[in-house]
Amino acid sequence: MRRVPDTFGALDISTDPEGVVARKDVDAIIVASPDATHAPLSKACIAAGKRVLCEKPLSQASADCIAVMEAEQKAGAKFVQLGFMRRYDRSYQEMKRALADGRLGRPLMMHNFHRNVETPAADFTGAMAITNSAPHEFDVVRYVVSTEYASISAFQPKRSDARVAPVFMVLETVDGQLVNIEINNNAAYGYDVRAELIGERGTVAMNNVAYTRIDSALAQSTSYDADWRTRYADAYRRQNRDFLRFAMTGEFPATAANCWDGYCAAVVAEAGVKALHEGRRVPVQMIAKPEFYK
Ligand code: ISE
Repeated sequence: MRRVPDTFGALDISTDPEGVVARKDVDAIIVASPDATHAPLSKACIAAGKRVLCEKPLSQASADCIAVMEAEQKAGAKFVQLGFMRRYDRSYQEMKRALADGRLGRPLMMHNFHRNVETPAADFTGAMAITNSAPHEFDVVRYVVSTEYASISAFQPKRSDARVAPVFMVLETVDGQLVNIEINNNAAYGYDVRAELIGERGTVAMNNVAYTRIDSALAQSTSYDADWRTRYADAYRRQNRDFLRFAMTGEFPATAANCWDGYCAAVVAEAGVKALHEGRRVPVQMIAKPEFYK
């Protein structure tokens, strides 16, 4: 248990998260624990009046997200910044800019591939691909395109082994656009995230991020990251800088996701799991956006 604090020079360690939140010498909190603990720990931070950067998802249950939103509204200020770090990735920011400057015309579709080398646990399921991996796309697409979802369908091909097969989703937006998302948690070859936004007059696609290329033996190659930590290292840094500013000033960062965004991702994920299990297109039904988050 001492290995991590000793390696990174932590001042103290504890197995009591609520106790840490309550400490007088703790000003701000980063929650990076398992998914099911995110909502209760965020609520503990709000109750203690401390700003928190909470890893995605806020919760896998939209009802829990509503409870966190209610706590925040009662406290009268935003306390929770949600760790949808892809909003801070340059590729998505450039896509958003290309759309905003009018070059692409009206957005029609967005294609997304999200591939991991392998699942973290052998019992990872298709539903978990939707509730744990896909929320990144659910959030970043609505951030780039500035829209909400109307419905979702989800499909899985058959694999030849017992590993979880890719999940392929098709979403319709309330503005009549189509979004497809492939989540492949066992892609084997590398961590690979791609996206292309199709407008009426042009498209913008993400390049593979690689700083070098090897030319050798009659072939050219670039490498993939092993996982998201290196691929999104810069995005995490930008997000964390924004969080420090938020913790010091109380001013919520313009780029960051808040509890409402966490709620939206959870509602889509719930509908996505239903769509996968029931083999049908499921409507995405959200509560009205509270004034507080407008
Ligand atoms: C993980 O929790 C993440 O957030 C990663 O960004 C994602 O690629 C992975 O699939 C998730 O399990």
